[in-house]
Amino acid sequence: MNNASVDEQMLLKALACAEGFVGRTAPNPPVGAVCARGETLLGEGAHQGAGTPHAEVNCLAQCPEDLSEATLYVTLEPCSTTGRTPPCCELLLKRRPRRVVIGCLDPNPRHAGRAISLLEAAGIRVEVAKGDIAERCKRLIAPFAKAITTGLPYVRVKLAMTLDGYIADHTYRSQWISGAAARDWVQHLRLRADAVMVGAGTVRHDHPSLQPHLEEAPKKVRVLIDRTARIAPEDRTAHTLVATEDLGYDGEHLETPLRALCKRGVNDVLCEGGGRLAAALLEQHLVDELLLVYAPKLLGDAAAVRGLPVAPRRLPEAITFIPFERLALGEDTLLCLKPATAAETPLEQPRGTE
Ligand code: AOF
Ligand code: ZN
Repeated sequence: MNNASVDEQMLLKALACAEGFVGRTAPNPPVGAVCARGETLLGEGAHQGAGTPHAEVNCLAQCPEDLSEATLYVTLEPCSTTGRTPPCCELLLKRRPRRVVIGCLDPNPRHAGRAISLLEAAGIRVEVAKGDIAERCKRLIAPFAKAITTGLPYVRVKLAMTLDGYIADHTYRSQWISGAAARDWVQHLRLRADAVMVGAGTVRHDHPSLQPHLEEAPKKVRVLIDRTARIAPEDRTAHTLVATEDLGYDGEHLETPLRALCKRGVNDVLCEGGGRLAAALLEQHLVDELLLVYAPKLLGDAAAVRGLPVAPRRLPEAITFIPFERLALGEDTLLCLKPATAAETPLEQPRGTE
């Protein structure tokens, strides 16, 4: 293997290390690291949760003392100041690998770009990945990057709907629009999120746990967006936040509860409906990804519950999306979209990095 493909293989391994901890590290990002001498793996590690050692620390703890011929691969630029844990750059200056390969720069303004000059000044070669692998490292930390630079969490809206765009029939029954494969995929989505959010109507009709069904999965923050509908006591389980009571929601501006969630350390929100909440999030430009599961069914009933009841508009004013993935989930079809305006989210009121 040539050096470039060794580097790519090792960064892929580092990404795989981090993958296992997506949804467990907030408010920190998931990060993975491996150390290798040529093609020989010396150690690997991941960041497993805020306040615990960083990926580099866990990885280097497995490695032999002499790293003079070794390369450390890390999906995110090593940190350079003391936070909840000491700076990884200090450890690298002590352990002195010959080379450090970084998947992507740290969007955290406290660290961004600093590791490169610190390490290079000490004679350690630093390279930053490019191309597809760099994109994958950036995608891994997209929720962290949005949270740390804007003070807003990354929001995914997931809806299962019929081909004619209904998420429940006129009796509000939504079980089951999608099939078993799509429902399994939702479990995987919940696992990756820090908080799962729904509107009060969905709570009243479905009483969803909003928790991943896997037993060892960490509990997710359960966010209920209420307005006029009251949340019954049995729906106020532990881990539940009620938007009007706990997150300063005024019943209209959804940015407020989202900012409040971000301040509480939530980087990644999964919204599971209902339709009106999904539409409001879209109209208020708060959605990063819209994930639609289309079930091969028709209801043809104007009294059924519409998936995305946005305000009527003409074609030139249509809300538009950029599809980035299409996938078969059993008999259903998953369509993943980014709102065409997502890139224009204003960069303001960054969350404190204290
Ligand atoms: C992580 N894990 O593996 C790396 C991080 O408060 P601390 O000390 O845990 O520092 C958190 C910051 O460190 C985080 O915001 C990110 O910018 C940087 N790198 N963080 O949690 C890691 N390498
Ligand atoms: Zn660190």
